[in-house]
Amino acid sequence: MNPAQDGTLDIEADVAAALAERRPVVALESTIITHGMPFPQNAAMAANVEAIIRAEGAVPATIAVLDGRLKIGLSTAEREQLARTQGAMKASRADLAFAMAEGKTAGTTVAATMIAAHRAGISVFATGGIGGVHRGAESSFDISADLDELAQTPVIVVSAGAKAILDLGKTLEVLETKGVPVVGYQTSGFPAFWSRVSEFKVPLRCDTPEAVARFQKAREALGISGGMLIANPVPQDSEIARDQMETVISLAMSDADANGVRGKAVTPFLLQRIFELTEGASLKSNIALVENNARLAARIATALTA
Ligand code: PSU
Ligand code: MN
Repeated sequence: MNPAQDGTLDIEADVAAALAERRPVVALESTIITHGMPFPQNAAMAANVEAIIRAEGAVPATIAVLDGRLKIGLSTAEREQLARTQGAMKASRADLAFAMAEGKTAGTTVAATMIAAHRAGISVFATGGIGGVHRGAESSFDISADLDELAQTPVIVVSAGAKAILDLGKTLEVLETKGVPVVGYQTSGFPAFWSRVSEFKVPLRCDTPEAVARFQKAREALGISGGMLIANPVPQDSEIARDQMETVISLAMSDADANGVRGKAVTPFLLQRIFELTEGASLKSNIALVENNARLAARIATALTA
């Protein structure tokens, strides 16, 4: 049965029509709305990325769980309400179905958004930065479920790399082990979220949306499952220098430690603390990179339908 009709998904009319007509659709996550940014900037960002995708001729599908319903595409009212919601769950692979079973409202992480997008038939997804291997993971074992999802779910994820609060080297190693292609977009360096480059190189590089589409089609032709990570550097005028961010990240991490922050609370805590420590500069940069990723994702989705 078409998942649009099997009762597990609520696919918005615009999105359903685009999918039926094989027009380009771009999925968007919502943990960035519920846990990644404060109100009202989260609401403005969520509206802007949708507008950018439409301006590129594609249809945006923001994915979230509202009162237990898994939504593929939100109305303006639903999106604005989600941005104001206090205490929404953060749903990943482990708890997406729990949020639905319990009638909760939840932001979906990269992993959960990939699951929902794939089920709806959407193959391109834009986010800020994926979760990955945390610094100190050798003792905390904190490794995001996003990495396993990339290994198994065939969705192209457009990001500004992995969030720089992570151990980027270990994150790249795990992606390599799991067979996830990491593709620099017009860059040979692995971006560090708020900064355009890190000390790491990307294993692969594509310079056009068409090249990404060709690569994905070649993978499909070979029957290779799983997603790929596109690493698209933050625009130059919105970047924060890596050494400047490193100081801030270290401070935020010691605060997290001192407060005993664990598990899925770690990423939201660090982002919020970094926002405070940079007096909002990290947020501006985060918004710019998400918008930049939405634009590229729309172009890749268009190239895939050509
Ligand atoms: N990128 C952002 N802000 C965010 C996130 C990513 O710019 O808030 C979210 C994503 O939803 C990602 C999640 O999947 O953080 C990772 O959380 P964790 O490390 O707990 O797996
Ligand atoms: Mn984690």
